[in-house]
Amino acid sequence: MRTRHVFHAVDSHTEGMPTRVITGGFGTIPGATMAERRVHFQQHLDEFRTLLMYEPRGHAAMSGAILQPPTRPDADFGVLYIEVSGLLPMCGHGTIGVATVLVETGMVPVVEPVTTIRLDTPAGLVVVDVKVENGAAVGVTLRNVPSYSVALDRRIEVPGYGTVTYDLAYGGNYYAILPLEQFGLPFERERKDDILAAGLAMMDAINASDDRPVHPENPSIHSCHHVQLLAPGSDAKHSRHAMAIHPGWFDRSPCGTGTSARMAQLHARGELAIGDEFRNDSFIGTTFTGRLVEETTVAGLPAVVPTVTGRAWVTGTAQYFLDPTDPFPAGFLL
Ligand code: PYC
Repeated sequence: MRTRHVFHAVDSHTEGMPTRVITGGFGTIPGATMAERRVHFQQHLDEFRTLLMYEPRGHAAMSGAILQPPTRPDADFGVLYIEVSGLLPMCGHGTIGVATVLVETGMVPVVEPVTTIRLDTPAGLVVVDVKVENGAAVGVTLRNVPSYSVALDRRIEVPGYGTVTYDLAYGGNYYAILPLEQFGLPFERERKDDILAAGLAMMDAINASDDRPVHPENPSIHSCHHVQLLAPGSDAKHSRHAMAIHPGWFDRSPCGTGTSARMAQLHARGELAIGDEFRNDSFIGTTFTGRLVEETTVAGLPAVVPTVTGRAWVTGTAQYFLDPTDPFPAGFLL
């Protein structure tokens, strides 16, 4: 065996969506904040993201998180969220996976019935309460970064589909939110290729327009790489959706940052009050429960603080190597 790098991982899934938690192998990534470390990683270390996410070690819908020392004194761990699509500022299913791994491997002092972990993410501080029974994480509630509605009833011309009306909201990433039926498509897994094509065309149109979003307090967070296509009958109590994500896959989980954005949108529409419970189901039928816990502001704009609850399961441990003769040192996607 020869290896140029060894990455230690604990693999998990959150309501069907993988989180490969990298517990060792990177050392401390340069940067005074996790947002700076994210940019440093994008500019200098991105081949390790693709090595760990792409084939042959991952697949076209792979997702993970790199643990780091925190950059702020009120946090226990820093986290960088890696995916096939790039580095996310924040990821809800990934946070639930990270918290479950930290508890179930004993990387944090475990307190029953609730272990609280404070995570330093590129989007801000995320506080996680893990419900623990006999050492097992049986439910995770994260208190997300402030989320807000950017626009309601915006119209855009989507090449090949005509004019589409959508809402845009932020929940740690930017989400276009609209009923799938606007594309004339049924909410059926057999039509997933058509649904994905519509979602990708929609995000391309938004990002090419003057309405491409940029976070008012953190310009390194920008663009819309997620389109939340709502199933018929979705409302402010119970939504079902297909989440199309750049460069071409669906979230298997109900999407924690997408659930947060959806609740911010529903609140801006006057349909979801602080304290109301909201159920959000993924394309594969798994569930997160959300709740808005307070109103706040982001750069003077009205915003809300969401919580999202779900569960993750540890699936294995691994050490990933890079042999010096490996013909695919940065992985590949078909
Ligand atoms: O759970 O926030 C989330 C997420 C983002 C992309 C995939 N999952």
